[in-house]
Amino acid sequence: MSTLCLVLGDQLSHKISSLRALDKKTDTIMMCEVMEEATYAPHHKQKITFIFSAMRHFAQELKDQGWNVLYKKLDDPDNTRNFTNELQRRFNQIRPRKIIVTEASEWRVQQYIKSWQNLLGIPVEILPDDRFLSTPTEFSQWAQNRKQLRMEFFYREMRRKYNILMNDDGTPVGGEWNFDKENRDPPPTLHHYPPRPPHELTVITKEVLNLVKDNFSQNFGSLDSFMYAVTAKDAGRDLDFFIDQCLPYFGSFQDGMNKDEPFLYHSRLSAYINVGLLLPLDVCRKAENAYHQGKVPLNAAEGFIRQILGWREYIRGIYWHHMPHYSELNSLNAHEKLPSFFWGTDTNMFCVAETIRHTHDFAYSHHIQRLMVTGNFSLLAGLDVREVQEWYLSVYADAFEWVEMPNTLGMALFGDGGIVASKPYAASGKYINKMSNYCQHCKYNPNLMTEENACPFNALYWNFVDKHNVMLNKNQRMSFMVSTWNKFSKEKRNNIKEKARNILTQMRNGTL
Ligand code: FAD
Ligand code: DLZ
Ligand code: SF4
Repeated sequence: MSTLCLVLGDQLSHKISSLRALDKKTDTIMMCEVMEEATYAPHHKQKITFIFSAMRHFAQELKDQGWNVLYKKLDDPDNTRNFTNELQRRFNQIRPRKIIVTEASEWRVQQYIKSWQNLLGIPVEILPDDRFLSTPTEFSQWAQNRKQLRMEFFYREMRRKYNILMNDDGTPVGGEWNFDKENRDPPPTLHHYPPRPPHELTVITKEVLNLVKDNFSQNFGSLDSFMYAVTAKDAGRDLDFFIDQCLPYFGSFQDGMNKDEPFLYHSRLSAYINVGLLLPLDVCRKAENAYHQGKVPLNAAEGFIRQILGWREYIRGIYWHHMPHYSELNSLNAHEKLPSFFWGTDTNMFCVAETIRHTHDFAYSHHIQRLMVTGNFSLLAGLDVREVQEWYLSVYADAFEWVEMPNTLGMALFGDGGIVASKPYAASGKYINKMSNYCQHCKYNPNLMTEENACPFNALYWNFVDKHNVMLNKNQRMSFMVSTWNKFSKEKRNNIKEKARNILTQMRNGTL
């Protein structure tokens, strides 16, 4: 019986469930570059290049292994522009008895997949994506009857399930589950960060770069510094480099930021893991082995493993547990228009300009830049949740809705009212000054509040505390900020609020 299998652009793993279910002798694999996926958000040029090039390399590898692969390029003249039409075309061509597909990572695409059985009148078998380390059902069972869904407790379950960094008696290695308190150092300014080894541009990548230049020239981002691996082999090299050169320092300086250093000791592996070039369990095991071999300290290995085994899985669980209504949430009623500097026009705020410059150049910025610079600014300025979310979904090579949305709407913007974050990640310029050397290069001064050159984050922070004082007062970890605000003199409070209004005006007219 012949089967047709669709492999999506983030399913580029040779051991994925759909491919495991096929027979090389009889079955056909289809992949397609389609305009609907390339335009549902205005993706960064490097994101499109990375995904298309990785798809084309993956298709070539499958062909080399003897699979029958039908691949549709975006600029093929008869391209039908979306998954459903492409599937219909291949169905008419092959007349398979069955369709097989691994479940989509995103709700939007999963709805298409669910419609195909009725449309085509043949069985459509949707297989679980067991590259993830927990299932949506497991997460929902864990979440059931819990008042708060804290990542830390979910993470401990995952450590036990996979027996990672565990002693034989069921206790965590090192006696503690989490070494985060050792991971709060600002990065050393004069440190030599290891330069990342480049990947040679293959013939396929060059072809895709030209396609992107021709079709997406108006999109955000530069193509000059394209540096992504596009095969599992090269992504594996980046993983080895990270484990050898960066992981030893990962924990300690994980929360820091440094001028001109977009990567610091971060792994830069998220895009590879998200499209399937690397498997999350393999990555965790490599980090665990490095610890057992004495190559990296425990706080580094545990901190890194927690990001993948804990945060990544937890975020996916939140997404499926709360979709589709999660996407509608906007608990702080934030509707301010996204300022143009997010798309690359000038701003005097050095921290924001630097983060957006890295984003423009590499389709990447690290977690603290995403959370505490652009995210924090969006939260304090009350930027529209949907617009901010579309920005994050567009500009990062690793951005897929299942992971982007809970991080943006939930963690950074507190739009879900506290499902993901136990308190809003709101911070003044003091925090950014402590964790980076950005302020030394800024026109604004992080120690001033209402003066002309005062750091905008400061007045916006207190304005945020004032505006949301009822909600913050109910939050144990934030109520002291409301009491501090209430202790300011009336005149001081009025001056700060006036300053915040001026900052928002400057933001709107492009002079901030
Ligand atoms: P490292 O710092 O080296 O971390 C190691 C790995 O842990 C990452 O590769 C990633 O797989 C995982 N990880 C770490 N934190 C998270 C997290 N919060 N959620 C899920 N996985 C995590 N990550 C995405 O993969 N796609 C996104 O679209 C995305 N959007 C984000 C938006 C906002 C507002 C914020 C605050 C965070 C977002 N993140 C997203 C999470 C995190 O910032 C990125 O995974 C990380 O910066 C990727 O860089 P890295 O590979 O160098 O990560
Ligand atoms: C992100 C993306 C883009 C830009 N283009 C394609 C594409 O043309 N074909 C494809 O199969 N996948 C693409 N993707 C990734 C998909 O959006 C992703 O696989 C689904 O959203 C998963 O739900
Ligand atoms: Fe950012 Fe304020 Fe520091 Fe400038 S002074 S870099 S705006 S935190």
